[in-house]
Amino acid sequence: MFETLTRGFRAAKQRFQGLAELDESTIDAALADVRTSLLEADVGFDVVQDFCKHVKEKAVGVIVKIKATSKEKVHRVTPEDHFVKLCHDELVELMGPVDTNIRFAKKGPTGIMVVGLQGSGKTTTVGKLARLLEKRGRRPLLVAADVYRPAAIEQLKIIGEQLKMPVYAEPGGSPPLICEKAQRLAAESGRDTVLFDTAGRLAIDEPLMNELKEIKRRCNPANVFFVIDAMIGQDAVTTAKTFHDWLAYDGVILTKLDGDARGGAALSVKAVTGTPVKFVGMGESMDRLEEFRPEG
Ligand SMILES: Nc1nc2c(ncn2[C@@H]2O[C@H](COP(=O)(O)OP(=O)(O)O)[C@@H](O)[C@H]2O)c(=O)[nH]1
Ligand SMILES: [Mg+2]
Repeated sequence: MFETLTRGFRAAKQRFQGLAELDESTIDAALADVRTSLLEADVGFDVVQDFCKHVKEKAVGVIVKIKATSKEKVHRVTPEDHFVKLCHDELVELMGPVDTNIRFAKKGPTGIMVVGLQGSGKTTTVGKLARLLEKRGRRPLLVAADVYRPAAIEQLKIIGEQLKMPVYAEPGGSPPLICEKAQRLAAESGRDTVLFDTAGRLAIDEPLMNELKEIKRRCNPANVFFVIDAMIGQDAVTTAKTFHDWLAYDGVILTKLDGDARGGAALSVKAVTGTPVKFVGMGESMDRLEEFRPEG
């Protein structure tokens, strides 16, 4: 998923060719390559600045250490390998630890609340998660908590039919009450997992955020997942942060990575919110959800 980055790092690496050891001006030039490729991959600007600052500090630390050690004793690693390793370690630190767990409630049905902007892929992702969980032996109930657009309820019902899973909907009802009721019904009807498909807006909107908070307060779902469209690019940082400030979600699902999205949003969201990317959406159909693997 990070092809742009790999290409950029290779260009940076070339700069060290023929050098015996790291030197500061070459490090600066190589970091300029790295900076460009991170920005091209849609990693947020501040995250890129921090990344380059950390690598530079470590690289300069290495120069100092080499100078302090007697030449004969230095265990020789080529400077390009050294630089690439520093970048790689910093990336791992940014992305890690990888955590694709779904939490299960100790008592009663496990709630999974899915939030995000309109069009980010929430409804589709609810279906995908339901299918994945069914494969893991769970019995999901889908809940239409987006009551503002009749088409949204219809869309979830179609997904429910396709997956042969029940959908709870109550057109015109109040979403927090609908969710609470659905959770009770799930417990009564032997459904052990409840997926809440919430409403989204095109931009962050306070009344909606309050409604989502109220759903979270009433149902206390074991998981709140924030869905974000990878194509959103540099806007990922602000959107992810604002949703996190409101809802303190536990995990991120990055959708539409099958398009020409560049994946850098995953790095930014993790760096800015400290929340792991759990899954990635790789297509429109119900089986196109994968656990997030930064190397893959
Ligand atoms: N290519 C692709 N399209 C997706 C993916 N996830 C969702 N979509 C599409 O994005 C559009 C919006 O999805 P939807 O689930 O309705 O978004 P919502 O408004 O957040 O509920 C739909 O046309 C989906 O088919 C994905 O991983 N890849
Ligand atoms: Mg929807």
